[in-house]
Amino acid sequence: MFSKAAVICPHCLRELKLSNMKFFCVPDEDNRHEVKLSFVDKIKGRLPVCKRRFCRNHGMTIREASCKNCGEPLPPQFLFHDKYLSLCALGVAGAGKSSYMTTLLHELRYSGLPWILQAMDVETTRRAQLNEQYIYEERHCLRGTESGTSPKPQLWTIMDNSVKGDKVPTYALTIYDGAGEDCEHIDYTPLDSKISLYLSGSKMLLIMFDPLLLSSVRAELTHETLNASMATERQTSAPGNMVGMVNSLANYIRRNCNIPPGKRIDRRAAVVITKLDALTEMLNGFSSDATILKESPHIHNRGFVESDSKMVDLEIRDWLTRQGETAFLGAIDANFKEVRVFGVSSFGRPPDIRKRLARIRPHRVLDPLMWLLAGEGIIPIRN
Ligand SMILES: Nc1nc2c(ncn2[C@@H]2O[C@H](COP(=O)(O)OP(=O)(O)OP(=O)(O)O)[C@@H](O)[C@H]2O)c(=O)[nH]1
Ligand SMILES: [Mg+2]
Ligand SMILES: [Zn+2]
Ligand SMILES: [Zn+2]
Repeated sequence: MFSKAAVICPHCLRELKLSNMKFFCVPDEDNRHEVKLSFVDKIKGRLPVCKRRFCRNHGMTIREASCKNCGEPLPPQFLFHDKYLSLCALGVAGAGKSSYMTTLLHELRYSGLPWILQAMDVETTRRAQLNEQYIYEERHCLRGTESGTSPKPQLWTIMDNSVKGDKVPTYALTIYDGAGEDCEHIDYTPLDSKISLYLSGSKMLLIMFDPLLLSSVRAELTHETLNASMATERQTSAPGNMVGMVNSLANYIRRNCNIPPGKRIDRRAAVVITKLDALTEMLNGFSSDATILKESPHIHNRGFVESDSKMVDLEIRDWLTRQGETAFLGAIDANFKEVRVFGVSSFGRPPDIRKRLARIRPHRVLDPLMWLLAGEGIIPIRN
């Protein structure tokens, strides 16, 4: 049976009904033919069956589909999920978005959660393997994500093995990790209209904030840590850009979703401070018994520990206020209805001067995702 949850095409983000899909029977590599839905299929919400005489798939249910709106292929797993989760990572170039996404996926897979993570298409598999190999095997920092190209979302399915019974709940997770350079010009470059679609279509925005752009932080860190922890290509984006980015991002979403100015956007916004490992050098940083420096309790507690997350949110807000960054916090709170601040380190410690990494020990990278999952009722909230 076709998924009852609202299915959204992961490519063009338009709602998908069965009648918006084209189905293909592929009996072998060189042959494919379209299979139309019958009247009964449409009424029953059923996938079509090949009825072509002499086709070797005759009588079989057809799962190869593409979206009629945009023509892109729809992975078969996509049609059967119970919940659709989508994340969109935003932040200036070099903020740490791609490194974060790589370690997030790795942790999702290996942290002991009873979940099975599977890529839905070849492009997602390829990209994840490349990034994973770069960081975990070659132990090297990633190169910047290419800007100005049509962004492809990464398509994943999560199967939730913690639930007993015949039916394994399945979630579709799409991740959009674009180039920071494109985010910085969101409001005034007529870039790919796809970026705007991903923004307005995501359930949760991850607004990645690079603390190493703050002048108060830069004044306290050694040159080695700074150089190793910044993207080499471009590292001059001023923190002021983040306030501008948040405001133009909000305007953009309002326009696309028809939300009047002055009304808060009804969307989860996770503000994620990256590269936390570099801040431990700071005297004016976090106190050594701060919650944020402790290990994340969520996985261990098999749920989202609200009190821990609220404490971390408070500690970072306090820290940002001490750095004089109230404008950024103000911009986020004024634009989004549900905001939570997180702090992560993807690598666990800064790269060396040659951008080589030590053993990867991510810190709190799953926290923002756990917040989203709790909000969707997928994992319980614990106090
Ligand atoms: N110390 C430290 N540095 C990090 C961490 N994550 C990323 N970095 C540094 O930040 C640089 C940029 O990281 P990326 O993940 O490529 O950043 P991005 O946001 O994807 O950048 P664009 O693709 O250009 O938008 C890396 O080369 C590292 O030097 C971290 O957890 N700790
Ligand atoms: Mg990137
Ligand atoms: Zn589509
Ligand atoms: Zn056929």
